[in-house]
Amino acid sequence: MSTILPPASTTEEPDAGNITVSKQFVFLNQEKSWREALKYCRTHHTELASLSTETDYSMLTELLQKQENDTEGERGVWLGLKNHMIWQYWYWADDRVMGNSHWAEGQPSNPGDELCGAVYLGKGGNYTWYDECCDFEMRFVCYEFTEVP
Ligand SMILES: [Ca+2]
Repeated sequence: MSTILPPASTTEEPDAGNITVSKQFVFLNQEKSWREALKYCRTHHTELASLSTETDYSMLTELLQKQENDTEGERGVWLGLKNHMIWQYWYWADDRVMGNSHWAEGQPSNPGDELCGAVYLGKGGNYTWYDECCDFEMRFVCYEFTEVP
């Protein structure tokens, strides 16, 4: 016995299929090279921190402010910020081209050798970006998506 179903509506999405997710940054208090940090984030979370919006930047600032013993300008934190080796533009690890930027004054300073981006607490309490050598070992921030109940 067969039942003929009415055609599925193309204008209404079934509620059951909708999931609300929220992006969340996770601070990793261990030092790794940029590539190792990227690998870690992709294995255990979603991606090395990518800040495609100003909301992302605010969220990251809030997270970094909570970290203790972070002396001004002394310890960098890797972001998922990468310089394209051939075309030399900066992009995010999740493949988004950089929009608004928060480079520190005089940065990026060395497009030939410093191809990865990190954030430091700068003067005035703002977190600003620096290009750095990708082999440096630094703490890092990943992001992941969590389901909102
Ligand atoms: Ca630099």
